[in-house]
Amino acid sequence: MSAPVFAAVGHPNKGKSSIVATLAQDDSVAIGRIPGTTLQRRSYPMKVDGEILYTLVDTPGFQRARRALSWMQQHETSADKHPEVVRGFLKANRHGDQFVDECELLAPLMEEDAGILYVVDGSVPYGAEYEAEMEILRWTGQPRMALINPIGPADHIEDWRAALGQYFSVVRVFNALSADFFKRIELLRAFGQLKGEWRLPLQKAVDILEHDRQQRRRQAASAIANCLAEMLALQLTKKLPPSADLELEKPPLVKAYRRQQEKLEQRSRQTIEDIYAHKNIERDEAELEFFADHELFSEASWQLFGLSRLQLTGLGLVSGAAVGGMIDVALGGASLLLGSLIGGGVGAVTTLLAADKLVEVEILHMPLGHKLLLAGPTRNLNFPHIVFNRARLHHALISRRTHAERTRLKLDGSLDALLRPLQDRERKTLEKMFGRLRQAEASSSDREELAGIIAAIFAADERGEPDE
Ligand SMILES: Nc1nc2c(ncn2[C@@H]2O[C@H](COP(=O)(O)OP(=O)(O)OP(=O)(O)O)[C@@H](O)[C@H]2O)c(=O)[nH]1
Ligand SMILES: [Mg+2]
Repeated sequence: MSAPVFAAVGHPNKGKSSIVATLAQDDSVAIGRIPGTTLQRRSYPMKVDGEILYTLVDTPGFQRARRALSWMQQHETSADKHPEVVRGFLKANRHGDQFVDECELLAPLMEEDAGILYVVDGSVPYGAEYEAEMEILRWTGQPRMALINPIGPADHIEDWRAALGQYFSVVRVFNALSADFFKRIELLRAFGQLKGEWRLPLQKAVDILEHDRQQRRRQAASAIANCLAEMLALQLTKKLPPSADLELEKPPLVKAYRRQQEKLEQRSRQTIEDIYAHKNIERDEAELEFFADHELFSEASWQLFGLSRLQLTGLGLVSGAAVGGMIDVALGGASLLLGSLIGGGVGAVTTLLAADKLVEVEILHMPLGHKLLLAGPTRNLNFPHIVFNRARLHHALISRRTHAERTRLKLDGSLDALLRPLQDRERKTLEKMFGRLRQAEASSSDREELAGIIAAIFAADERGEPDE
């Protein structure tokens, strides 16, 4: 059985392409402010694991609906022959220049047996000029649904409902830009009501999409768990000759360490965006500024993510006071030292930047007067919570973002507005895992366990409730 096909049709500039992008989960669909962005029909199959679940066809808007309808009325024989008249219209005008857009948009309905999604803007008043379009669509005889897409703030939805109800068997309000996963699924179920033979394939599509969503969430959680493990374990070293000036050598190493942490975080974000098929996300200057102002290492950063000092103290998460004074340790072989460092056994620590407390540089004295500078791994207890909450915010924004959204991604740090507060139980479970990851080179089962915890938090985030 071939997968159902739906064509988004309507007036220019009403969000047809936006609906196609959202339902096909494809951000390559052209969307624009200027009417006439879409000039040719184009099909976008919704595929999961290579299987097409359904196809959306994007089409140009009606330009000469009244004239096209009057052509059809002139060629009318009897009402049961209306679809044939529409076919006749296509045949007669396909190569002409009078009804280019009408032919382009009607062709998929008649040739691909596509269901109709008639898209209107519920924020502008209904007007009689839409009647010719709706009448033509009725003449096609194809199953049809009207989607009221509220583009602006004004609300004319009830007037639209009354008018559309006369031409369409199903009328729904569907906001192309903000529709969440559950709304999209609900709409697919409604498509299934349009035609008996679509019910089963669309039920199957819903099942597959639900499973697919879960898979993506797991993949995302796993990428974040791996990133956290790497960031917690990160250590940079630099071997120095006896003559080296330590005070000059330390800052660049700290800088490199911070840069590397940021790189790991950025890489993980890119992975999350790929997982959710957002290929074209633009990050604007404001976003970069945000990271300059509130970067990973700033004091303000963890407060931004809802981790109040009180909560942290309650959970025993506030790191100890900065270790003062420089204590150099003279020890034998570097490899032994590295081993004991990884085990957390070296107590000689110099805190370089009192304000950041995140990276500590240790100096190991090596044979022949050489020295080894080591930056990280971080022992700051807040650090993984900051990284996790930043990842959680980014994941929430990306996983909720429709593929019709073209604005730049804004990570403004207001986690509270977007997400429920984490339960103490969830924080404690996380902290336990972070503790394990801090202990030693994380085993893959530790990472997997953390990924499972993160996936459960994300699932609860999506439902908007704690994970019980
Ligand atoms: N705020 C908001 N804007 C929307 C929504 N849907 C579409 N838009 C905007 O409306 C404009 C037109 O959207 P398109 O999806 O390109 O409309 P179209 O019907 O395909 O337009 P043509 O191809 O020109 O006929 C774009 O600037 C969209 O970003 C919506 O639900 N909310
Ligand atoms: Mg378009």
